[in-house]
Amino acid sequence: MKSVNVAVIGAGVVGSAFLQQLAGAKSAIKYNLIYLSTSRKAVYNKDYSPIELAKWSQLLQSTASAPLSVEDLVNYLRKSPLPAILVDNTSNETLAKSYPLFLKNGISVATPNKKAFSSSLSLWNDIFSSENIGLCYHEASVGAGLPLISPLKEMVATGDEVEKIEGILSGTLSYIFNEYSTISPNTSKFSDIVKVAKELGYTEPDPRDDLNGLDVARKVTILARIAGLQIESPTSFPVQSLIPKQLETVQSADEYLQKLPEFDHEMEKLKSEAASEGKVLRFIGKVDVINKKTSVEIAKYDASHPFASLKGSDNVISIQTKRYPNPLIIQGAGAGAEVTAMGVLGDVIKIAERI
Ligand code: NHO
Repeated sequence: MKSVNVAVIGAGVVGSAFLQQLAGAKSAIKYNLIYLSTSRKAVYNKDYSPIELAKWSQLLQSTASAPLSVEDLVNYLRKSPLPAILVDNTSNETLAKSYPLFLKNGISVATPNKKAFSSSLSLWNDIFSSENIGLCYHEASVGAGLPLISPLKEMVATGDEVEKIEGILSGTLSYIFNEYSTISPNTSKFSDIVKVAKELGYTEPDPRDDLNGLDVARKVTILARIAGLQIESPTSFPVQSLIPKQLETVQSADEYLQKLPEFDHEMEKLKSEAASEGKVLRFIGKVDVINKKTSVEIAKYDASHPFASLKGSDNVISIQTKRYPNPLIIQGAGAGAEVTAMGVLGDVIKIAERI
């Protein structure tokens, strides 16, 4: 039976779900967990003998070992007797910047961490350099486990031409706008919905980290680069922030939430304008490949448009290409630990089959 060695960094929301799914993976390949770390601790054996997957949590709790530095981890994995896959389940930027080092040394990478793919264009080029020996897959960096990156890459690789990508790419902002701007008019206030979203755990601890549009801008950067645009960074194109200027600098999330109702009229104006045209508001990312333009903004959609009838925190992405003049629509849960971990494990299985 073919076996591979897997090193996992990060055992938080996504990392724990990933480890649970890895333990039950239905694959013809055997996955040996040989390294597991959080930001403070690590479990591994110098002789590469596997860590018992069922006990990962206890082992992590009882270990006294600190995580290896990036250089030491590269050295450890480079000498692995079996092909090695690094799974980065953190949102750490320094680690993301070191992917080229892993890949050059024949270590493959699977990750939901958006940072590596949405930072500088030079990092993107280094990660996907033809000189790298390892493979790098990142399905869960956009739309969680939705099949999106892989089909998009396949379209491009087989000669299709992407013309336009448009999508609701944030689970949090999907929920907020689906509740706020509905096909049948409602009287709900933007600030109330943001508060409920926070209470339900849909937002970052400070909701401004969702509402500033940067998370969507990172996802747009990734999709645009796959579609062939040379996007310098997620701040190199127009991104509409949903945070009122006056509240950008208030200290705490609590103060922001407390003052947000004072600005409800701004969003209310947009909502009633849209309603008078029979439309709803949605917060979208857009990649116009033909005109080489990308943006993140509030847009209006007819009640009959697939984006208007979205439910809960679902994501939806519409991809228009030469072969798909009627856009291909991919829709479903775009956030959450289970579906995100599924995307990561799917990548690990594909890599293991190919290395
Ligand atoms: P956590 O729960 O904070 O866990 C991070 C883990 O990494 C911890 O164990 C921490 O100790 C470890 N860590 C951090 N820095 C480290 C370092 N330097 N060395 C070693 N260990 C380190 O984070 P999550 O939530 O598990 O997220 C992990 C990654 O998955 C992030 O890159 C995140 O962006 C990505 N991700 C998460 C989610 C999610 O649902 N939690 C989603 C997608 C990607 O589908 C999700 C989504 O998009 C939600 C989004 N807010 C939306 O659309 O609205």
